[in-house]
Amino acid sequence: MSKKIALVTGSSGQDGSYLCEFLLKKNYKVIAADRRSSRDNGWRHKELGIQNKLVYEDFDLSDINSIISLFRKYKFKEVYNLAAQSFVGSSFSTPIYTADVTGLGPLRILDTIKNFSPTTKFYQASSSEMYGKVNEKILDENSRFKPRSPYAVAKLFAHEITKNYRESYNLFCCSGILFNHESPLRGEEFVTRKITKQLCEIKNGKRKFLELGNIYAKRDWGHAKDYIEAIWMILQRRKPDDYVIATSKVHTVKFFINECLRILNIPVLWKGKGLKEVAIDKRNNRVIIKINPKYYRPTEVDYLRGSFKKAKKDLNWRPKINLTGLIEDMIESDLQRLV
Ligand code: F7E
Repeated sequence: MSKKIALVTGSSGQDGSYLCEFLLKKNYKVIAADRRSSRDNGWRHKELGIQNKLVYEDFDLSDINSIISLFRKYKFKEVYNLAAQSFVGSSFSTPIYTADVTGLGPLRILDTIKNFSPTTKFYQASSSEMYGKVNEKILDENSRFKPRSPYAVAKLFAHEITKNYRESYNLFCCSGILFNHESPLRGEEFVTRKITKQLCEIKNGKRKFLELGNIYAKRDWGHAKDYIEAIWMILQRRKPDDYVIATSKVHTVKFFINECLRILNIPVLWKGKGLKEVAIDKRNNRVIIKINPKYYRPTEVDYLRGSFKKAKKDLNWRPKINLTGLIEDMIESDLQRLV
């Protein structure tokens, strides 16, 4: 029997890399599609040892011709759209680019599926950022969306158009509304990896201090490896649907930092408030964490906590790795990379 062919867009990112690894293990032929410029940054595939097992193709979400030519070349069973301008902070300085790539990009794929390959299953990487200014304690598939960044507005368009194509044209299109998910392969621009990497450097004497923005934001952090399994499961259902993937546990950025400091054995004293808040290393009285307003966002999402009830019921999915396990995994890799 011939292998199922899957397209993974944004294959060089954290989720794309783990998903490629997962699909290879399931014996798929995996087409890894990225912009040429992202391809140069193939360190994640190298770390996972999958770089020789994938079929690489150039592709750009803003260019419909590059999408159509991929569909002419391959008969995709499943398409996972993980490509995006995915950094919330940058979306404030590149709102039009973000809208084009993160919002309209998925529509270009959906329209190509509708016109050329209507039996292809489609997964859209929706985001908990779409909830934005939250009033509810816990968020699920029926909660209201009040996006707070150009990124979140673009993701919401993509989310709704995926649903619209499912309902209008009877296509197998689904979204996973993934809450924050981290790992050793997380990019350094995101807060968790910035913290684990820079605290490891401080521990090894390679850095003096770490600068952060709003350390009182609360997030529901899971391990990306757990979430990749859910992404695949969503496309294996008989009926297409949307699912929240989360841990239902919520913590502040400051809690995340303190857990890292505990694991790294760095004793600190927190002092001051607001922009003056600092963490002082008790062993030498040096300030090792400071607040820099440059990392504040024009509009912030203060709190995000998701309910994975529907995913548990329909997919039998639940998170396996807790926050401490996640942080230990990230710190172990960051320390190793410093050797
Ligand atoms: O920020 C605060 C920041 O950039 C988390 C993306 O994968 O998850 C991610 O979006 C929180 C925010 O992730 C710094 O203000 C404080 O409140 O790690 P982040 P995010 O914005 O939640 C969702 C689900 C996605 O879909 C996105 O693509 O941490 N924070 N100080 C900081 N954040 C950063 N990046 N850097 C700081 O220095």
